Amino acid sequence: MIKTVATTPFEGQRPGTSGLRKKVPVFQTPHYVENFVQSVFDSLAGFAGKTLVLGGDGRYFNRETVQTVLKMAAASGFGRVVVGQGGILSTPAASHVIRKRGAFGGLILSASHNPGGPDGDFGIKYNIGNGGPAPEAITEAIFAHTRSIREYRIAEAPDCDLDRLGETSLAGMVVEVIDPVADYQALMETLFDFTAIRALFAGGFTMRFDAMSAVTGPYAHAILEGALGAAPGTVMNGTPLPDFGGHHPDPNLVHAKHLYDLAMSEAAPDLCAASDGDGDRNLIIGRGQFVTPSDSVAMLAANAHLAPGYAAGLAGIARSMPTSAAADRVAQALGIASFETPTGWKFFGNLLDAGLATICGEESAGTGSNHVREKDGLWAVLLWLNILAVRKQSVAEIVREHWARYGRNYYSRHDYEEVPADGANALMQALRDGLAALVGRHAIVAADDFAYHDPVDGSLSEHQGIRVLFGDGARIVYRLSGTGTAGATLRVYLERYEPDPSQHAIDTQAALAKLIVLAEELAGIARHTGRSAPSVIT
Ligand code: VG1
Ligand code: CO
Repeated sequence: MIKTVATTPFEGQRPGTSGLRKKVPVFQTPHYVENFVQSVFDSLAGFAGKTLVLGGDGRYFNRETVQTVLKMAAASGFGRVVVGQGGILSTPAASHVIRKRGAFGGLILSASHNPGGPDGDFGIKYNIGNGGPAPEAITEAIFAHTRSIREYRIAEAPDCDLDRLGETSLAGMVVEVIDPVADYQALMETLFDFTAIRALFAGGFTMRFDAMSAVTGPYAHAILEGALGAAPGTVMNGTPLPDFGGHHPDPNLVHAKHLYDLAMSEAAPDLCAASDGDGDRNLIIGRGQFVTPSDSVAMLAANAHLAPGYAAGLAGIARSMPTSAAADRVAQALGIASFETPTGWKFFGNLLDAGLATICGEESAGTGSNHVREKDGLWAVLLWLNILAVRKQSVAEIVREHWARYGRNYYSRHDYEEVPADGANALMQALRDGLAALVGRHAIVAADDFAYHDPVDGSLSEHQGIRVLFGDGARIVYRLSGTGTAGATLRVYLERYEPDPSQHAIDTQAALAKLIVLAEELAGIARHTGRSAPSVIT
């Protein structure tokens, strides 16, 4: 029944910022998935008879991989696998199911906001029992196993029916197919005032939520149009498609430009929102008012007490290093701790588990709280709705009042996608080598290669991005992406603090113009990458 298959290692199976991501044809290489999954299991101990949660964002190759993982989990001795119907679970929903069921861990199949389809991207991520992404010690152990793997074990059994709810048996292991939405929806109902949000919609509040043909469609239909009574048609692109309709399921101003255009038009609804491939990112645009993700974290934290789940207040606020300091100002005003972590949700897990932080956020459109251990797109949308229902103001009014009180952190990220890796690495190395010489020039007060000492477990994570800090609170940050699947992607993060309310209506790129010029001058971006302009500006 259990087959042991001889194999040889593949190069490059090191998990990045958020799991292993490669092109679909790479994952389709015989033994590629099996090698990685076996390496995950081999780096864990004590899961015999325990529960594994399994699901993905529905992209191309999701179903096939679910079947492979089920057979390998059975062969490795898991007692039960809880899998979302159709192989579907959004990333935050998977995190919740792991926690709710007290599972040993979970495997999430997704490449998030990367395109899908036969030539698109695929990914596998392991989450631990707290529901969050495996910390670096585990991902490095997994990588070490991928380099020495000689065999894997798999049950010889027919495929499971992923569409029928309920329990079946696979080589002695229980396979339990669950409704992917129900548990998640129930959790949201404990956090937010659904009665108040229902009244908001009943009073004529209008909204568009773009699920981008990705995983949040079923969740948004059930919660927004179902439980909350938003008008039919509120949810756009609400059916998950294996290739996301050929689109890039990234809720930013480039790939969701239609939503931005709608929000800025005469026909704008009160709120436009979107989520990404696996449902952990969010985009918020009020009528005539885009909210940068960094600002959104700060504004949600400042107003979270208006939602029942956070009425007792926040323990602390954590943000990734490149995320703007807007959230720090809120933490200061609330008299609570703020934390600055490396990029990627895995670094928030310890802070959340230890009760040090309640709300976490990243500039890349990820916000979440201690309700799960992942960022959560719909959660952010629901918290905004709850705040709007209580404050009875527009998004634009809330944003302007926030800036008037705390000042505005002008913020933008410039991405140079798929540039030659050699050039990108040389750029970073040259910056690193020249750090000390930067201080004193151009009013630079400090420059470093960001390293994080986890305050909970004491672990050290180095080389997490080059920070150039100016005396007035402005910053330039340079980092290489850890989620791409072709070449290298250079991210340049730009930030400037403006306390004066009379200066809060400047166009963002204009407000950052001097820093943009300096970012090129300090790093020689064009020289190293061959690009004279970023490919994506958010
Ligand atoms: C990007 C974002 C990071 C985010 C990560 C995973 O990583 O910058 O903030 O946590 O994607 O998000 P990188 O290494 O490419 O900069 V998702 O929604 O792709 O799981
Ligand atoms: Co995502």
